[in-house]
Amino acid sequence: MDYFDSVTNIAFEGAQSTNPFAFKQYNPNEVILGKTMEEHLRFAMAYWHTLTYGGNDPFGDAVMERSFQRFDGMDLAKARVEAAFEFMAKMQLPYFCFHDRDIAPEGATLRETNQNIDVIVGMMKEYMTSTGRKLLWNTQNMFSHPRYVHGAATTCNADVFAYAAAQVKKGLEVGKELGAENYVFWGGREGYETLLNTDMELELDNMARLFHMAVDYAKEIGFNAQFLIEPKPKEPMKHQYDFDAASTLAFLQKYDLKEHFKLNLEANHATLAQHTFEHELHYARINGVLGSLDANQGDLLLGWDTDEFPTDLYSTTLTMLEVLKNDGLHKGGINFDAKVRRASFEAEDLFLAHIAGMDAYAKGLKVAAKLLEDRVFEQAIEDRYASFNEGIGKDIVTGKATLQSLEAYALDHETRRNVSGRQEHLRSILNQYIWQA
Ligand SMILES: [Mn+2]
Repeated sequence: MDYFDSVTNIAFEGAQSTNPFAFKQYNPNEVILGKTMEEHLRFAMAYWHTLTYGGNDPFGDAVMERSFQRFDGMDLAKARVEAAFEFMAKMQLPYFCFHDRDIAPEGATLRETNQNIDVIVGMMKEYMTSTGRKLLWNTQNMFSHPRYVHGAATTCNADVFAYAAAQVKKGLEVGKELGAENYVFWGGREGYETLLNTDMELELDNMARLFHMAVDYAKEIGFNAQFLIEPKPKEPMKHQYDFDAASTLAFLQKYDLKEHFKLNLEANHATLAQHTFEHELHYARINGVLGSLDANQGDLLLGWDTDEFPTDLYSTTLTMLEVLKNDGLHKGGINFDAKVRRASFEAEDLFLAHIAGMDAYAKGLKVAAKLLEDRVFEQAIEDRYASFNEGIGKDIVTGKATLQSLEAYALDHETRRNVSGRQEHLRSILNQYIWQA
Protein backbone atom coordinates (compact mmCIF):
# COMPACT_ATOMS: atom_id res chain seq x y z
CA MET A 1 0.00 0.00 0.00
CA ASP A 2 1.26 3.49 -0.81
CA TYR A 3 0.75 6.27 1.72
CA PHE A 4 2.83 8.84 -0.14
CA ASP A 5 1.78 8.12 -3.73
CA SER A 6 2.27 11.68 -4.99
CA VAL A 7 6.03 11.45 -4.39
CA THR A 8 8.47 9.15 -6.16
CA ASN A 9 12.03 8.25 -5.10
CA ILE A 10 14.14 11.29 -4.26
CA ALA A 11 17.39 11.27 -6.25
CA PHE A 12 20.48 13.47 -6.44
CA GLU A 13 20.26 15.97 -9.31
CA GLY A 14 22.97 18.46 -8.38
CA ALA A 15 23.17 22.07 -7.25
CA GLN A 16 21.57 23.48 -10.39
CA SER A 17 18.42 21.35 -10.20
CA THR A 18 15.13 23.20 -9.80
CA ASN A 19 13.19 20.02 -9.03
CA PRO A 20 11.86 20.47 -5.48
CA PHE A 21 11.76 16.68 -5.04
CA ALA A 22 15.48 16.12 -5.66
CA PHE A 23 18.69 16.39 -3.65
CA LYS A 24 20.88 19.34 -4.65
CA GLN A 25 23.83 18.45 -2.36
CA TYR A 26 23.23 15.02 -0.86
CA ASN A 27 24.77 12.47 -3.17
CA PRO A 28 24.96 9.30 -1.04
CA ASN A 29 27.72 7.69 -3.14
CA GLU A 30 29.98 10.74 -3.40
CA VAL A 31 33.28 10.09 -1.63
CA ILE A 32 34.54 12.74 0.80
CA LEU A 33 37.80 12.15 2.67
CA GLY A 34 37.72 8.43 1.89
CA LYS A 35 34.12 7.69 2.91
CA THR A 36 30.82 8.06 1.09
CA MET A 37 28.40 10.75 2.17
CA GLU A 38 26.04 8.00 3.29
CA GLU A 39 28.75 6.55 5.56
CA HIS A 40 29.63 9.95 7.01
CA LEU A 41 26.11 11.18 7.66
CA ARG A 42 24.19 8.04 8.73
CA PHE A 43 20.85 9.84 8.44
CA ALA A 44 17.87 8.68 10.45
CA MET A 45 14.14 9.40 10.37
CA ALA A 46 12.48 10.28 13.69
CA TYR A 47 9.31 8.18 14.00
CA TRP A 48 7.58 10.66 16.31
CA HIS A 49 7.86 13.75 14.14
CA THR A 50 7.28 11.94 10.84
CA LEU A 51 4.61 9.37 11.67
CA THR A 52 2.83 10.38 14.86
CA TYR A 53 3.04 14.18 15.11
CA GLY A 54 -0.31 15.74 14.33
CA GLY A 55 0.72 19.39 14.41
CA ASN A 56 -1.16 20.11 17.64
CA ASP A 57 -0.09 23.20 19.54
CA PRO A 58 -1.38 24.76 22.78
CA PHE A 59 -3.97 26.66 20.73
CA GLY A 60 -5.18 24.13 18.21
CA ASP A 61 -5.88 20.56 17.21
CA ALA A 62 -4.09 18.24 14.82
CA VAL A 63 -3.83 19.51 11.24
CA MET A 64 -1.44 17.12 9.50
CA GLU A 65 -2.83 15.41 6.40
CA ARG A 66 -1.62 11.82 6.63
CA SER A 67 -3.40 9.10 4.69
CA PHE A 68 -2.74 6.49 7.40
CA GLN A 69 -4.83 8.52 9.85
CA ARG A 70 -7.93 6.76 8.49
CA PHE A 71 -7.00 3.82 10.75
CA ASP A 72 -6.99 3.67 14.53
CA GLY A 73 -5.58 1.54 17.37
CA MET A 74 -3.29 -1.27 16.32
CA ASP A 75 -4.36 -0.89 12.67
CA LEU A 76 -3.01 2.66 12.76
CA ALA A 77 0.22 1.43 14.39
CA LYS A 78 0.65 -1.14 11.59
CA ALA A 79 -0.17 1.38 8.86
CA ARG A 80 2.50 3.69 10.31
CA VAL A 81 5.11 0.94 9.99
CA GLU A 82 4.21 0.53 6.31
CA ALA A 83 4.29 4.29 5.81
CA ALA A 84 7.62 4.58 7.66
CA PHE A 85 9.38 2.09 5.41
CA GLU A 86 7.86 3.62 2.28
CA PHE A 87 9.05 7.06 3.41
CA MET A 88 12.57 5.90 4.29
CA ALA A 89 12.92 4.10 0.94
CA LYS A 90 11.79 7.14 -1.05
CA MET A 91 14.01 9.47 0.99
CA GLN A 92 17.08 7.17 0.94
CA LEU A 93 17.17 7.25 4.75
CA PRO A 94 19.15 4.23 6.00
CA TYR A 95 18.14 4.50 9.69
CA PHE A 96 15.21 5.30 11.94
CA CYS A 97 14.63 6.04 15.64
CA PHE A 98 11.60 5.70 17.90
CA HIS A 99 10.20 5.89 21.43
CA ASP A 100 8.30 2.79 22.59
CA ARG A 101 5.01 4.70 22.67
CA ASP A 102 5.45 6.04 19.11
CA ILE A 103 5.18 2.60 17.59
CA ALA A 104 2.32 1.01 19.54
CA PRO A 105 -0.59 2.23 21.66
CA GLU A 106 -0.69 1.61 25.41
CA GLY A 107 -3.05 -1.19 26.41
CA ALA A 108 -5.17 -1.43 29.56
CA THR A 109 -2.25 -3.04 31.41
CA LEU A 110 1.53 -3.07 31.08
CA ARG A 111 1.27 -6.67 29.85
CA GLU A 112 -1.13 -5.64 27.09
CA THR A 113 1.06 -2.68 26.17
CA ASN A 114 4.06 -4.98 25.84
CA GLN A 115 2.04 -7.35 23.66
CA ASN A 116 1.14 -4.46 21.37
CA ILE A 117 4.84 -3.58 21.13
CA ASP A 118 5.75 -7.18 20.30
CA VAL A 119 3.31 -7.25 17.37
CA ILE A 120 4.76 -4.07 15.86
CA VAL A 121 8.37 -5.08 16.56
CA GLY A 122 7.78 -8.36 14.74
CA MET A 123 6.43 -6.46 11.76
CA MET A 124 9.32 -3.98 11.84
CA LYS A 125 11.84 -6.79 11.95
CA GLU A 126 10.41 -8.26 8.74
CA TYR A 127 10.56 -4.90 7.00
CA MET A 128 14.11 -4.30 8.25
CA THR A 129 15.25 -7.67 6.97
CA SER A 130 13.67 -7.23 3.53
CA THR A 131 14.77 -3.58 3.05
CA GLY A 132 18.12 -3.47 4.89
CA ARG A 133 17.04 -0.40 6.88
CA LYS A 134 18.40 -0.23 10.40
CA LEU A 135 17.48 1.07 13.83
CA LEU A 136 19.89 3.84 14.84
CA TRP A 137 18.35 3.93 18.30
CA ASN A 138 15.25 3.37 20.33
CA THR A 139 14.25 4.92 23.63
CA GLN A 140 11.37 5.00 26.07
CA ASN A 141 8.74 7.68 26.47
CA MET A 142 8.54 8.21 30.21
CA PHE A 143 7.05 11.70 30.07
CA SER A 144 3.68 11.70 28.23
CA HIS A 145 1.56 9.47 30.47
CA PRO A 146 0.01 11.10 33.59
CA ARG A 147 1.81 8.57 35.81
CA TYR A 148 5.02 10.47 35.06
CA VAL A 149 3.72 13.80 36.35
CA HIS A 150 6.51 13.86 38.99
CA GLY A 151 9.15 12.31 36.72
CA ALA A 152 10.20 8.72 36.01
CA ALA A 153 13.60 7.76 37.45
CA THR A 154 13.41 10.94 39.57
CA THR A 155 9.80 10.57 40.72
CA CYS A 156 8.80 10.77 44.39
CA ASN A 157 6.62 7.68 43.86
CA ALA A 158 8.49 4.34 44.11
CA ASP A 159 5.76 2.51 42.17
CA VAL A 160 6.27 4.89 39.27
CA PHE A 161 10.02 4.24 39.45
CA ALA A 162 9.26 0.52 39.19
CA TYR A 163 7.00 1.12 36.18
CA ALA A 164 9.72 3.20 34.52
CA ALA A 165 12.24 0.44 35.16
CA ALA A 166 9.87 -2.06 33.53
CA GLN A 167 9.59 0.22 30.51
CA VAL A 168 13.39 0.50 30.23
CA LYS A 169 13.73 -3.29 30.50
CA LYS A 170 11.27 -3.80 27.66
CA GLY A 171 12.98 -1.08 25.61
CA LEU A 172 16.34 -2.83 25.94
CA GLU A 173 14.78 -6.11 24.85
CA VAL A 174 13.22 -4.40 21.83
CA GLY A 175 16.55 -2.78 20.99
CA LYS A 176 18.28 -6.14 21.09
CA GLU A 177 15.55 -7.77 18.99
CA LEU A 178 15.87 -5.10 16.28
CA GLY A 179 19.66 -4.78 16.46
CA ALA A 180 19.61 -1.13 17.58
CA GLU A 181 23.06 0.42 17.30
CA ASN A 182 22.39 2.82 20.18
CA TYR A 183 19.98 3.18 23.08
CA VAL A 184 18.95 6.67 24.19
CA PHE A 185 17.85 8.16 27.49
CA TRP A 186 16.26 11.58 27.25
CA GLY A 187 15.10 12.54 30.71
CA GLY A 188 11.78 14.04 29.67
CA ARG A 189 10.50 14.92 33.12
CA GLU A 190 13.74 14.21 35.01
CA GLY A 191 14.10 17.54 36.74
CA TYR A 192 12.15 19.70 39.16
CA GLU A 193 10.12 22.86 39.56
CA THR A 194 10.87 23.93 43.14
CA LEU A 195 13.30 22.90 45.87
CA LEU A 196 10.50 23.48 48.39
CA ASN A 197 9.22 19.97 47.61
CA THR A 198 12.26 18.27 46.05
CA ASP A 199 14.93 15.93 47.42
CA MET A 200 17.40 16.57 44.63
CA GLU A 201 20.07 14.27 46.04
CA LEU A 202 17.70 11.29 46.21
CA GLU A 203 16.36 12.04 42.73
CA LEU A 204 19.84 12.14 41.19
CA ASP A 205 20.93 9.03 43.08
CA ASN A 206 17.82 7.21 41.82
CA MET A 207 18.42 8.30 38.23
CA ALA A 208 21.94 6.87 38.48
CA ARG A 209 20.50 3.67 39.98
CA LEU A 210 18.19 3.21 36.98
CA PHE A 211 21.10 3.79 34.58
CA HIS A 212 23.22 1.19 36.38
CA MET A 213 20.33 -1.29 36.24
CA ALA A 214 20.05 -0.64 32.48
CA VAL A 215 23.78 -1.17 31.96
CA ASP A 216 23.64 -4.42 33.94
CA TYR A 217 20.57 -5.76 32.14
CA ALA A 218 21.91 -4.92 28.66
CA LYS A 219 25.02 -6.88 29.54
CA GLU A 220 22.95 -9.77 30.85
CA ILE A 221 20.92 -10.10 27.64
CA GLY A 222 23.88 -9.44 25.34
CA PHE A 223 22.59 -6.12 23.98
CA ASN A 224 25.74 -4.24 22.99
CA ALA A 225 24.30 -0.94 21.79
CA GLN A 226 26.06 2.30 22.67
CA PHE A 227 24.16 4.00 25.52
CA LEU A 228 23.43 7.69 25.05
CA ILE A 229 22.11 10.44 27.32
CA GLU A 230 20.48 13.40 25.62
CA PRO A 231 20.97 16.70 27.47
CA LYS A 232 18.31 19.42 27.48
CA PRO A 233 18.27 22.42 29.83
CA LYS A 234 14.57 23.11 30.27
CA GLU A 235 11.12 22.26 28.97
CA PRO A 236 9.10 20.50 30.20
CA MET A 237 10.75 20.97 33.62
CA LYS A 238 12.11 24.32 34.72
CA HIS A 239 15.32 22.61 35.84
CA GLN A 240 16.22 19.55 33.80
CA TYR A 241 18.95 17.47 35.43
CA ASP A 242 20.79 16.75 32.15
CA PHE A 243 21.18 20.46 31.42
CA ASP A 244 23.96 20.35 28.84
CA ALA A 245 27.02 18.32 27.87
CA ALA A 246 29.11 19.62 30.78
CA SER A 247 26.55 18.98 33.53
CA THR A 248 25.69 15.55 32.08
CA LEU A 249 29.36 14.64 32.03
CA ALA A 250 29.71 15.66 35.69
CA PHE A 251 26.76 13.38 36.53
CA LEU A 252 28.28 10.45 34.60
CA GLN A 253 31.61 10.93 36.36
CA LYS A 254 30.12 11.20 39.84
CA TYR A 255 28.13 7.99 39.43
CA ASP A 256 30.82 5.90 37.66
CA LEU A 257 28.79 5.78 34.47
CA LYS A 258 31.16 7.53 32.07
CA GLU A 259 32.58 4.33 30.59
CA HIS A 260 29.04 3.18 29.69
CA PHE A 261 27.54 6.32 28.17
CA LYS A 262 28.13 8.87 25.46
CA LEU A 263 25.95 11.86 24.58
CA ASN A 264 23.22 12.31 22.02
CA LEU A 265 23.44 16.04 21.34
CA GLU A 266 20.62 18.07 19.86
CA ALA A 267 21.05 21.43 18.15
CA ASN A 268 17.94 23.06 19.60
CA HIS A 269 18.75 21.77 23.10
CA ALA A 270 22.19 23.34 22.78
CA THR A 271 20.74 26.74 21.92
CA LEU A 272 18.17 26.50 24.74
CA ALA A 273 21.19 26.05 27.04
CA GLN A 274 22.65 29.18 25.44
CA HIS A 275 25.37 27.24 23.66
CA THR A 276 25.97 26.79 19.98
CA PHE A 277 25.58 23.22 18.70
CA GLU A 278 29.29 23.15 17.84
CA HIS A 279 30.13 24.13 21.42
CA GLU A 280 28.27 21.08 22.73
CA LEU A 281 29.89 18.78 20.16
CA HIS A 282 33.33 20.20 20.83
CA TYR A 283 32.98 19.83 24.59
CA ALA A 284 31.78 16.25 24.20
CA ARG A 285 34.50 15.44 21.69
CA ILE A 286 37.43 16.63 23.81
CA ASN A 287 36.00 14.60 26.70
CA GLY A 288 35.52 11.45 24.63
CA VAL A 289 31.71 11.35 24.87
CA LEU A 290 30.51 12.54 21.46
CA GLY A 291 28.00 9.86 20.53
CA SER A 292 25.23 10.86 18.14
CA LEU A 293 23.33 13.89 16.86
CA ASP A 294 19.73 15.03 16.88
CA ALA A 295 19.71 17.36 13.90
CA ASN A 296 17.37 20.33 13.95
CA GLN A 297 17.49 24.03 14.70
CA GLY A 298 15.67 26.48 16.93
CA ASP A 299 14.45 29.98 16.27
CA LEU A 300 16.46 32.93 17.54
CA LEU A 301 13.27 34.78 18.41
CA LEU A 302 11.53 31.97 20.30
CA GLY A 303 12.56 30.67 23.71
CA TRP A 304 11.28 27.13 23.34
CA ASP A 305 12.21 23.93 21.53
CA THR A 306 10.87 24.45 18.01
CA ASP A 307 12.64 21.43 16.44
CA GLU A 308 12.82 22.96 12.98
CA PHE A 309 14.53 21.20 10.10
CA PRO A 310 18.17 22.33 9.91
CA THR A 311 18.90 24.72 7.03
CA ASP A 312 21.60 26.96 8.54
CA LEU A 313 24.80 26.20 6.60
CA TYR A 314 27.06 27.87 9.17
CA SER A 315 25.74 25.54 11.83
CA THR A 316 25.84 22.38 9.69
CA THR A 317 29.38 23.23 8.54
CA LEU A 318 30.74 23.79 12.05
CA THR A 319 28.84 20.72 13.27
CA MET A 320 30.35 18.53 10.57
CA LEU A 321 33.79 19.98 11.32
CA GLU A 322 33.45 18.61 14.86
CA VAL A 323 32.18 15.28 13.53
CA LEU A 324 35.15 14.96 11.15
CA LYS A 325 37.57 15.86 13.95
CA ASN A 326 35.93 13.11 16.01
CA ASP A 327 36.85 10.72 13.21
CA GLY A 328 33.13 10.34 12.50
CA LEU A 329 30.13 9.38 14.56
CA HIS A 330 31.03 5.66 14.76
CA LYS A 331 27.86 3.92 16.03
CA GLY A 332 26.00 7.23 16.16
CA GLY A 333 24.27 9.02 13.33
CA ILE A 334 22.33 12.12 12.37
CA ASN A 335 18.72 11.77 13.42
CA PHE A 336 16.27 14.37 12.14
CA ASP A 337 14.62 15.24 15.42
CA ALA A 338 12.77 17.86 13.43
CA LYS A 339 9.18 18.53 12.58
CA VAL A 340 7.49 20.41 9.78
CA ARG A 341 5.77 23.62 10.85
CA ARG A 342 2.10 23.34 11.75
CA ALA A 343 1.18 25.25 8.61
CA SER A 344 3.24 22.85 6.46
CA PHE A 345 0.55 20.23 6.87
CA GLU A 346 0.62 18.41 3.53
CA ALA A 347 2.32 15.01 3.35
CA GLU A 348 4.66 16.32 0.66
CA ASP A 349 6.12 18.77 3.20
CA LEU A 350 7.69 15.80 5.01
CA PHE A 351 9.78 15.10 1.91
CA LEU A 352 10.63 18.74 1.21
CA ALA A 353 11.70 19.22 4.82
CA HIS A 354 13.97 16.16 4.85
CA ILE A 355 15.48 17.21 1.52
CA ALA A 356 16.27 20.63 3.02
CA GLY A 357 17.89 19.07 6.07
CA MET A 358 19.85 16.38 4.22
CA ASP A 359 21.14 18.91 1.68
CA ALA A 360 22.17 21.32 4.44
CA TYR A 361 24.16 18.58 6.19
CA ALA A 362 25.67 17.32 2.93
CA LYS A 363 26.84 20.83 2.08
CA GLY A 364 28.13 21.25 5.64
CA LEU A 365 30.10 18.02 5.27
CA LYS A 366 31.66 19.15 1.99
CA VAL A 367 32.66 22.57 3.35
CA ALA A 368 33.97 21.09 6.59
CA ALA A 369 36.07 18.53 4.70
CA LYS A 370 37.67 21.28 2.62
CA LEU A 371 38.30 23.44 5.68
CA LEU A 372 39.92 20.51 7.44
CA GLU A 373 42.00 19.50 4.43
CA ASP A 374 43.38 23.02 4.21
CA ARG A 375 43.78 23.17 8.03
CA VAL A 376 42.24 26.65 7.94
CA PHE A 377 41.20 27.01 11.57
CA GLU A 378 43.66 24.40 12.85
CA GLN A 379 46.53 26.53 11.57
CA ALA A 380 45.03 29.72 13.01
CA ILE A 381 44.60 28.05 16.40
CA GLU A 382 48.08 26.52 16.32
CA ASP A 383 49.61 29.92 15.60
CA ARG A 384 47.54 31.59 18.30
CA TYR A 385 48.84 29.28 21.04
CA ALA A 386 52.42 29.03 19.73
CA SER A 387 53.80 30.59 22.92
CA PHE A 388 53.07 27.30 24.72
CA ASN A 389 55.36 25.34 22.41
CA GLU A 390 58.66 26.65 23.79
CA GLY A 391 60.33 28.37 26.71
CA ILE A 392 58.12 29.34 29.63
CA GLY A 393 54.96 28.18 27.79
CA LYS A 394 56.40 24.70 27.38
CA ASP A 395 57.34 24.66 31.08
CA ILE A 396 53.67 25.43 31.91
CA VAL A 397 52.11 22.71 29.76
CA THR A 398 54.66 20.05 30.71
CA GLY A 399 54.04 20.68 34.40
CA LYS A 400 57.56 21.92 35.05
CA ALA A 401 56.51 25.43 36.08
CA THR A 402 55.65 26.48 39.66
CA LEU A 403 54.34 29.73 41.08
CA GLN A 404 57.91 30.55 42.13
CA SER A 405 59.42 29.88 38.71
CA LEU A 406 56.66 31.84 37.00
CA GLU A 407 57.10 34.78 39.36
CA ALA A 408 60.84 34.77 38.67
CA TYR A 409 60.10 34.77 34.94
CA ALA A 410 57.51 37.58 35.19
CA LEU A 411 59.84 39.76 37.27
CA ASP A 412 62.60 39.55 34.67
CA HIS A 413 60.72 39.51 31.38
CA GLU A 414 58.65 42.09 29.60
CA THR A 415 55.26 40.56 28.70
CA ARG A 416 55.07 39.67 25.03
CA ARG A 417 52.73 41.82 22.99
CA ASN A 418 49.25 40.32 22.46
CA VAL A 419 48.22 39.61 18.88
CA SER A 420 44.80 40.16 17.30
CA GLY A 421 42.34 37.25 17.39
CA ARG A 422 41.26 38.12 13.81
CA GLN A 423 37.71 36.85 14.36
CA GLU A 424 36.14 38.87 11.55
CA HIS A 425 38.76 37.68 9.11
CA LEU A 426 38.25 34.04 10.11
CA ARG A 427 34.50 34.42 9.64
CA SER A 428 35.02 35.83 6.19
CA ILE A 429 37.25 32.86 5.29
CA LEU A 430 34.45 30.59 6.48
CA ASN A 431 32.07 32.45 4.16
CA GLN A 432 34.52 32.02 1.31
CA TYR A 433 34.64 28.25 1.85
CA ILE A 434 30.85 28.03 2.03
CA TRP A 435 30.39 29.72 -1.30
CA GLN A 436 33.23 27.84 -2.99
CA ALA A 437 33.02 24.24 -1.72
MN1 LIG B 1 14.11 19.36 20.56
